Amino acid sequence: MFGAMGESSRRCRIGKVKDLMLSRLFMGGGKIVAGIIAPHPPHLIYAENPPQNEPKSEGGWEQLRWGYERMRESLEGVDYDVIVILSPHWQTYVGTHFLGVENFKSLSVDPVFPNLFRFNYDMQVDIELAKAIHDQAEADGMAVKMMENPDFRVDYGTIVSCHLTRPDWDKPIVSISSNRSRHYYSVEVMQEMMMQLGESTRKAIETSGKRVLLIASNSLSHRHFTTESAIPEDMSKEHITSHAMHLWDMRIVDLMREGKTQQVVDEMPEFIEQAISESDGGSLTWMFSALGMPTYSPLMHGYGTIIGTGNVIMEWQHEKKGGV
Ligand code: 2X7
Ligand code: FE2
Repeated sequence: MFGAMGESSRRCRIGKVKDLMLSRLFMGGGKIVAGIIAPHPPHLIYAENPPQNEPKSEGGWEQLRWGYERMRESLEGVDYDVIVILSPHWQTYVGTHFLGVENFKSLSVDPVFPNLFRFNYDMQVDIELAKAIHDQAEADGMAVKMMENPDFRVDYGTIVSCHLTRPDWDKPIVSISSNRSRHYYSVEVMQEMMMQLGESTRKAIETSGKRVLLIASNSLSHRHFTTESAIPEDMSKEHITSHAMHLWDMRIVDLMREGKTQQVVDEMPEFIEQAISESDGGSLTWMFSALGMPTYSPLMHGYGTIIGTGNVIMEWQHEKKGGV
C-alpha cells in the first residue's frame, strides 16, 4: 500500500491514521478548524483557465480571484482532513440529502453559462462522515437522505467553491444539499432547519475524530444582469446591479466583520427579500450555527461583483480563535 512512498511520508501517513484511530476510539477529538464563505459563480473558473475547464478566457474578476488566492494562502497553515460544503445549487424539496458515493467523475456543464463552464471533475467523497452527519440529523428529527446514484451530476456550486478553495482536489468532501424549505414554507422555516442542521453537523464532526473545513457556498446580493456582454470577461461592464444592493452587501459584510453573526441571521429574511440574497439556500445560516454563532472577527479576503451580484470571501479561523 505504501510501496511508492518515501520513508518520511510513509511514517507521516501511518501517524495520521493512528491519530485518527485513537481519537475515534475515545469518541471525540473531531473539530471544525475553520469556516469560509466561498462564492461559486462559474465565471471565476472561466477566468482562472484551469486545465479541467474547456472554455478559455483572457482573465477577469481579478479582485475576487486575488481574494481566493489570499484565502488559499491563509488555509495553507490549517491542517484538515475533509471539506464539508453546502451549496444552494443542489436543490432538494423533500429533506436534506448527502452525496453517498465514493467517487464522482464527469463533465459539469453550466445550464445558463455553457459558454463559460464545461468542467471535468473527479472528486472523492467521505461517505463515513456524510453518513455520520446524516444519522445525527435524523436522530435530531430532520428529514434526510443519502444520495447513492453513481450517475448523479454534482452541482456546479459545489464544484466551483471546492476547486477555488483547494484546486488540487486532494481532500475528500461531504456535499450537503440545499433543502428549499424557503420556497416550500418561508425564510423563517429555512432558518430554523439550518440552525438544527448546523448543530447536527457539529455534533457528528466532534464524534468523528476528523478535522473539518466548512464551506458556505453563496453570493450575497443576487440581482444579476439579464444580458451578457460580447466579451464575458470585459471588466469595463462589471459593477453592482444597484446602489441598494451595494448598501445591503456592505451592511452584511460589516455585521460579519464585527462578529455579529446572530444579527445577520436575524436580518436575513429582509436581506433575502430585498437583495434576493443567495443565502436563501441556507448555507450561511448552517455554517454559522455549526460554528456556534461566532462573535470573533473573520478574515476578510475580498469582495467583488459578478454579473452584478455581490460576492465576499471570508474566513472564520475557528480553531485559532478558540471557537467551540
Ligand atoms: O451561481 C451563480 C451566482 N451565484 C452568481 C452569479 C453568476 C452566476 O452564477
Ligand atoms: Fe449561485
